[in-house]
Amino acid sequence: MQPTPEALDRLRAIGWPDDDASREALAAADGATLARVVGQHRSAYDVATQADEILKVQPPLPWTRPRFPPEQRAAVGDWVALDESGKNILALLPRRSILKRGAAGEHHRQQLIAANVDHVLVVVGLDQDYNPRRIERYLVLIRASGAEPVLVLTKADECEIVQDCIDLLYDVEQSGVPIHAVNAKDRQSCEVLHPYLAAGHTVVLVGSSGAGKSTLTNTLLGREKMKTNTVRGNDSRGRHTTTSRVLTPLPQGGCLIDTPGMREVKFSGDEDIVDAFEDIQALAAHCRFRDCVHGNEPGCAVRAAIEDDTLDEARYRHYIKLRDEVDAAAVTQAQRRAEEALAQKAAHKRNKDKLGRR
Ligand SMILES: Nc1nc2c(ncn2[C@@H]2O[C@H](COP(=O)(O)OP(=O)(O)O)[C@@H](O)[C@H]2O)c(=O)[nH]1
Ligand SMILES: [Mg+2]
Ligand SMILES: [Zn+2]
Repeated sequence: MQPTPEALDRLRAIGWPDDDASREALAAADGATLARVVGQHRSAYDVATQADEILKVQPPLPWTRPRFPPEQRAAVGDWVALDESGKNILALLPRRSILKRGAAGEHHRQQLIAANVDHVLVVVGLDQDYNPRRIERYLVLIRASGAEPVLVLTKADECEIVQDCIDLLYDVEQSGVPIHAVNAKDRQSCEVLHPYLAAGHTVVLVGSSGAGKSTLTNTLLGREKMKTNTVRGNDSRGRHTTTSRVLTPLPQGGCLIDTPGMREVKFSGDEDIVDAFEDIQALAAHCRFRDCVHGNEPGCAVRAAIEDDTLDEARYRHYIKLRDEVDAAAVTQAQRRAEEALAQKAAHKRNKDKLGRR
């Protein structure tokens, strides 16, 4: 059954991209009510079926099992099919992108940050928050998401060395990441971000607490929806005012997901580090050994580039550090997935046995 044009308009207002893949997903949902996850609670979800209608719904039972793979649960930005009562999620629709990270604290978990986003806006304050190495970490996470990274430097109105800060991000700019310096409190200044916010597009804001994500959300929205915080004078760090991820349709036509500050940018294990270090990847193609890890191997083109000063040694060391972190996360990730697969199998078997006894 094809949705009516009115139904499509309602979906578009909450970010339905209306491309081939989405149309296929819509056809497969076969008349079920489509909704978008706009918020998440301990055991329930807030979903929107149109811009001004938010329902509280329950997840399918298997999602509530502790060993259920987190990446198969819905995240903010996901599209879900609802049952006839409109109170329960039936299924998760295929995603076109998913941003995730290694969960803080626990070692083996992944945390989904946002789904079906086109651009991830890394929001960094031009104050003590500014840190090129941390920006690189964000980019590694984002390269694995299927969405495009954009760097938004806030507090440009209070910074006297804006251009120097941008110049220091030469490698980032070279890798094709757009960089915008803005005053997040000023509407006009934030207009440079409108191209990412057209109808059918969704962006998510990530960054430290106090960077200006909620300020940016409010400015783009044109009203105070998100609470913002005053920064403590000495360390420019805000308290966590934004406590959960929230999707908001914008007057520009697109949707924006505000998130709480990230204290730690931890890898999930699914990243591919070379994507964020194209210069090193290009050099590695000339190493003598195809599996060269650029340590002490003879004929290593990466080490040779450091020797003749065409590659910055600090950048190389950072690359090795991040690579080792991703590798370690990938190992624990593989273990966790194996355990989850076993747990799923056991759950299936228990269900089958129960049915068999009836
Ligand atoms: N001057 C100035 N202040 C900003 C800017 N962006 C954010 N702020 C201030 O920084 C503080 C933290 O902002 P907030 O949006 O709560 O940060 P969040 O934790 O990333 O959501 C607030 O006091 C904002 O007013 C900016 O571009 N310029
Ligand atoms: Mg906030
Ligand atoms: Zn090498």
